[in-house]
Amino acid sequence: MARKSPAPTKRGATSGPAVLPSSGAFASTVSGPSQLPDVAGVDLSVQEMAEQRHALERTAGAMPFNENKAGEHGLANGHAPQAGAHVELTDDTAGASTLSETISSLKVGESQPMLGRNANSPSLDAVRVDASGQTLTTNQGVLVADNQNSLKAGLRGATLMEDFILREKLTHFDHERIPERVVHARGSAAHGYFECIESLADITRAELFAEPGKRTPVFVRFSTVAGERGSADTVRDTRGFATKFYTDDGNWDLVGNNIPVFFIQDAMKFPDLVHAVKPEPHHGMPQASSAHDTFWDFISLMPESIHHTLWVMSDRGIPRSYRTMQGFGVHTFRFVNARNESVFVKFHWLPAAGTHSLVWDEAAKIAGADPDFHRRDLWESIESGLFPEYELAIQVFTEEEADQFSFDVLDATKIVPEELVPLRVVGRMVLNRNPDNFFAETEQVAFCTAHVVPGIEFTNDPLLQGRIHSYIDTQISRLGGANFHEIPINASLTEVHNNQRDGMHRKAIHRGRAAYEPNSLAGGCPFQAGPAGFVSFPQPVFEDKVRGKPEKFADHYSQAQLFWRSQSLIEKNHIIAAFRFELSRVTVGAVRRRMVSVLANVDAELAQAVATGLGFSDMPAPQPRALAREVKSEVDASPALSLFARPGEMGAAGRRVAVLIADGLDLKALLSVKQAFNDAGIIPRWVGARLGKVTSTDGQQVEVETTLEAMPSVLWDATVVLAPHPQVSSSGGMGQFAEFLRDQYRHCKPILLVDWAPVQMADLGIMTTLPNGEEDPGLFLAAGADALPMPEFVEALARHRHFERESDPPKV
Ligand code: HDE
Repeated sequence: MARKSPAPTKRGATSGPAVLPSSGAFASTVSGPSQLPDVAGVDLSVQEMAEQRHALERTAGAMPFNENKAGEHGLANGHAPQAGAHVELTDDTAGASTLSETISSLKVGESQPMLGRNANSPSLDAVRVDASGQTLTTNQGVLVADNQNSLKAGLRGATLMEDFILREKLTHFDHERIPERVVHARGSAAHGYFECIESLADITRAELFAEPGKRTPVFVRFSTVAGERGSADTVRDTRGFATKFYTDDGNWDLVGNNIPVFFIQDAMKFPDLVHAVKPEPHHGMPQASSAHDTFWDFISLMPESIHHTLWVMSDRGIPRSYRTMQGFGVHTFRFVNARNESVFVKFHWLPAAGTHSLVWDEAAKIAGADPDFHRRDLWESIESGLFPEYELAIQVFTEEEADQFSFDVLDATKIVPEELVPLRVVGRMVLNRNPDNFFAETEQVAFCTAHVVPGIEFTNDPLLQGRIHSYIDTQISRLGGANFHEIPINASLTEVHNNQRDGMHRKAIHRGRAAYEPNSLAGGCPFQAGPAGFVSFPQPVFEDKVRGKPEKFADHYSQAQLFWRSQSLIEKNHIIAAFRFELSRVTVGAVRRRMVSVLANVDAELAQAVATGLGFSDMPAPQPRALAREVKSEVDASPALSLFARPGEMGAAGRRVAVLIADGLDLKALLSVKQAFNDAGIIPRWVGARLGKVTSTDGQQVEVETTLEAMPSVLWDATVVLAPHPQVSSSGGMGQFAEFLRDQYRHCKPILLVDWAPVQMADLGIMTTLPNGEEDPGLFLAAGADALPMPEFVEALARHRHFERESDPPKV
């Protein structure tokens, strides 16, 4: 390390005539002479210490008093805080913890202090581990000779207490689990980037929105809410959509959902909501489902939840994939620009693959066939280079405009209809990298709504205000202490410097001895940033301190009605069926009736249909409303609220199609299907009754890739049947084939049968025309390889479902 020689003493204690102290004074950690001698005058052995002491004196002496103190007071500082008092360190020993820091070793490193650096904020490369070609060791790095046998007194003897290798292995294993998230325990995540498309510098100083083309790394975790860590992906539930942006200004976490509104309006009610929806406390059932008494008991007593409940009973509650769901910031947030002007903002993620969902019968069967359905889909999409992509859109409005809305923008049970404030697409996000390690990254990632950056702020939404506390708090028990920000996936890419110290599992090794501010011993560092830092928007607050909510919060129904009115007939039928299913599983009749009395305030037909489905002999009266007067919504209907409003730009790309094959298939047809699917970005797999080979008509062999039992019907978006009918019937596989195709049909998926006659389809129980007698647009019969309707089939696949087939109860 290049040390500067001390400059001639200029001020404070370093001036005055040379007085020789005893050499021990510099080595002592207590006391010292009242006046430092010149370095040249001291024993050679302590000259280095003397240099450091001089440097320290100069640094500390440069701050004779706290020049910021006076400015800390008053409103002016509140609006534009001053930068912290600090001095430039002229000598790099001044801030050292120890003079011995230059002694290097393999462990302590090069020992060149990196002034002003925190080495804890690099890319994940710094902590990535690969054991290729390596020998097994203990956690202490000792080579393990035998990983098969514990240490015993004789071959049959008892295991010896001293077997530290066995004990270390078992002890670590015994502590492998950490508490799962209180909610959103089940989830999956991926890395990617956010790219700004349009500069938002006029409305926010957030640097990630500063210029078009700017890319910011992200880590996104999708989740269900109610289920435990090992629960199924496809349960009916709200989905979490949490994004951590590693911006140049620090981490920003946008912790949203796939539904734009929430059940409740005030953080005070969140534990009640979660206790109601989680498995009932006496018998621990049901897992990952809201279809039970306590949930509906709570919901029916909390009419503000009806808007969200309609969304989750719609097909939004059972998305096809994380790639095909919207995301929402839910709350109203605040943007603040460099001139300290503020607007309100709502965030929307729009999937490039469009919004598509499962149907309930399918979702329930997938939960058994592949509980990891969404996790697998995300993983496989990224591995195959089909990167999930979303646009980020914002709705921007002023506080004055918000005051005129018929609803309160601080109420998280309300949307701002797109027809009232249009969406403005400002960026796109691409998820292009799977994690290396599920636990280290996906499980340990800690999203916190409190993680905001300059330019993005909270509003007074009472739900959001509670979240600001809850997320950091929960990580402390989930991740074992206050230092979870140092876990690599959570560490910001910007440097972290403050005087927080110690705590469980502290990773940073801080140089120097000043862990407080103001200080002069470290030249005042780290010092507050002043205007460059996070300055909260100075929102005036004049009101009484009260527990309460504004009147507009009492309008529980107008937006629930808007949502209902904006649904297509198919969607309405699905919502009715979902309520019927959920409430059928409720055991207490009074709860069922109460819930229907809530629905009666939304729509009489909806309530009647649910009541009929539940076998009511009479209709309960509508519940008294908290707000007696009707609220007129600004828009009569919002087409954007329909799931069908956004089919996406990707057509059928990314859909998974089962191509059923058996002996006697037409190879030419197989190759044509493959080509058409390749061109459209569709993923086909050859599915047979058993693994092995099948032989085509011209004697070629085709390898079966998976089987009807390994990957049953519900796991595919569509089916092409190349297995000849006689072969299917004679092999005795008709039962499995029929079940496979019947589910494809019932779930309204496109089906293409090559060289099958309608009567043979009827053998499987499939209807060849729609229930109304018309032609089924999703059902294709082709005569031979030369007549394959591939463009039409691909188009039918892009439509995703052919709900025209549906009837309640299902005919097939
Ligand atoms: Fe959460 N929520 N939440 N939440 N939330 C958690 O934080 C909480 C709310 C959301 O993938 C927990 O780290 C309170 C709304 C997502 O890791 C916990 C309130 C929205 C995730 C917590 C809410 C969300 C969570 C559990 C009401 C949509 C998963 C573990 C005041 C805008 C993040 C954890 C991930 C997770 C508390 C309401 C979304 C306990 C107190 C509204 C996506 O802190």
